[in-house]
Amino acid sequence: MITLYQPPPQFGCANPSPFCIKLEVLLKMSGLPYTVRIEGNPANGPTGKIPYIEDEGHFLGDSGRIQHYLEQHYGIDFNAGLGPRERAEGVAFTRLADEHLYWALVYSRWLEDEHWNVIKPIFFGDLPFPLRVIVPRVARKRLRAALHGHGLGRHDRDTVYALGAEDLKAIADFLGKRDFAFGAEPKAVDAALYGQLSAIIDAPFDTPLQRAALTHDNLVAYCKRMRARFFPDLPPV
Ligand SMILES: N[C@@H](CCC(=O)N[C@@H](CS)C(=O)NCC(=O)O)C(=O)O
Repeated sequence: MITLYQPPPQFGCANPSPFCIKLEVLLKMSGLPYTVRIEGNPANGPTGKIPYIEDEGHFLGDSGRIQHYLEQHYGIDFNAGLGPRERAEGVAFTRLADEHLYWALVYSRWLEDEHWNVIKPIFFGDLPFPLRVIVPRVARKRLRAALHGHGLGRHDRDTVYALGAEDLKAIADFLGKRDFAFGAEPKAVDAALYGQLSAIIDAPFDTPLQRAALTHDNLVAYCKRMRARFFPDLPPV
């Protein structure tokens, strides 16, 4: 059986990590049996990030690589019924969510003092002194450097959120009036979109990113729809 390593639910979301939400949705979509092992330290994973899985004695990291593994190893087609153009759109929007919008989310949670002061004790409060003081400082410094390396972090605050808002509008326009990205049934891209959108919309962080997301009624309804379908045990938001 597949073991999924990830932190426990947080912020009213299925997970504090949008990539853990994404992967758990994919696992639920696959219908494969899996069990969750609580893992709060990304460094323990094979790529130094969460989520990761263990299957048949092998450890594998990265939600996208794990999706690929499930497709190859178990013959799951997360995009059944879609043509090449739609599959390509799915990849493009997955990348938009995972590789761009995510970084605006990181900025809002980790670099804004108001929200950093909320997440710091949650993520690091259980560490013994002096790690409780040192580790969050190092982690924040590393994420600031990662944002700079990505490029988004080189912009001023207003531009970061304007770029995030552009992503959100693109997703809202892409989704339109459909229940899921490609119609009545969720596909792979829905897992990625929901991971990031839930982290932005459902978590109690009043940020310009969240405010931009809340202007799109279809995104709010989409998050509720995905939550009811994949995480029915979580209380509705
Ligand atoms: N491409 C990876 C991204 C995973 C990721 O960035 N996870 C974050 C948590 S949301 C993490 O573990 N960060 C720890 C670090 O960068 O050191 C995936 O799709 O799984």
